[in-house]
Amino acid sequence: MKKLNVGLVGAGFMGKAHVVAYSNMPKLFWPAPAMPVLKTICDIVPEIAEDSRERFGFEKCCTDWREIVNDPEIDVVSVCTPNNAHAPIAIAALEAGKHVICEKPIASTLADAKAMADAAAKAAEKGIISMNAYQYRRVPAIVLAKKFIDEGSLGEILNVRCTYLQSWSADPDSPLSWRFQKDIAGAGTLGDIASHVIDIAQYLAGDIDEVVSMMKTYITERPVQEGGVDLLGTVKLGADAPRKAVDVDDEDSFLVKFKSGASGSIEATRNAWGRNNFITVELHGTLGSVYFNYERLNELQVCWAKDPDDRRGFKTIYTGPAHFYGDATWNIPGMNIGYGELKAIEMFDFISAIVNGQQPSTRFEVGYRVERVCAAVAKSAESRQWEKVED
Ligand code: 4PW
Repeated sequence: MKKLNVGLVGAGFMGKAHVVAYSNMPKLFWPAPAMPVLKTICDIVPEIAEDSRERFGFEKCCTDWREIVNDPEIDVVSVCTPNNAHAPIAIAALEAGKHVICEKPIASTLADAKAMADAAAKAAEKGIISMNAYQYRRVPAIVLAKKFIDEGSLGEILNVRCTYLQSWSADPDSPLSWRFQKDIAGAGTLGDIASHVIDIAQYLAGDIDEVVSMMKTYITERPVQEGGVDLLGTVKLGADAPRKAVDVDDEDSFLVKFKSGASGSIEATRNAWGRNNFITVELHGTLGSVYFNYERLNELQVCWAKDPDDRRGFKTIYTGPAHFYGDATWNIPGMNIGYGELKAIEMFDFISAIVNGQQPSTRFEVGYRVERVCAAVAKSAESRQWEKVED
């Protein structure tokens, strides 16, 4: 079986998710499209680099990503760093002929996002694959919703209503990680999580054409965190810790018009107590509706207009072997998959794309379009008017 040597940059939370995906993909999908070999892991903190090498089973570690990009043995690069490092690493890797899977949002600036999409388009001519890690569109229930749309079962799509609500930054003592700093992250909630539901909305209903938005920052300063490790709110710092200003958004609400003529709304915040990874997608068509909530990710609710009046209502489909990726996961609906399996599914699609020489549905161009929607949302929050998404 073909082997692909992996170099991974950024050994934090997302680095761990990629390692779990590389390791579990062939265990779930067998025969695998190719066998990932964990070659080199890079983190700028030497102790973290060495610790992750041992923990995750990489052959080598380093503290400078250029070692990975310049290593002729490396075939595939995972970019799991904070957002402002995506562009230099991904572009250099593509130019060196490596296939790249990069975490989302694609970049911390629109200019970087464009440069990455351009580099990916150029590399694609030589068969090099790029992929943005918008994994939630690969949840089997979301793919099932897409199937119902594509086959026309839901009729004309009228409205798409999405939320992405979390609570991990609702506590003012939750530290100022890089995710709250504009120069590193580019944006707050907008790039971090609204981008996921923008991606799902466009996957299901086509390109968003115009937006009108409101953006808010609730917690304007946070305790300074020692070191750059992203703690995602799991550690709180005391009231006496020195604080610094937050210069990104905590909440975004916006109305959207799709090119298809459909309309919709998107809301995202990391300050919603009681909501954890609350990604909801509700879509109304002329022949029916679907509803999805990631906190119950193995379920899709469907309502068919054609059902008789006295029994029309949402019914729950439990995804499993009859659905997308179901033959690779578990044998009975209700046994359920979670975040780990989802990242393995994403990795299967990435490695398959490499082996088949076909760009995946979340190639860099698609990540760049999500970024252009984000830019229109930010512009509209300033102008207080409808803004067009750049084509
Ligand atoms: O991409 C998102 C992150 O930045 C994730 O899917 C969840 O929210 C986990 O971390 C943040």
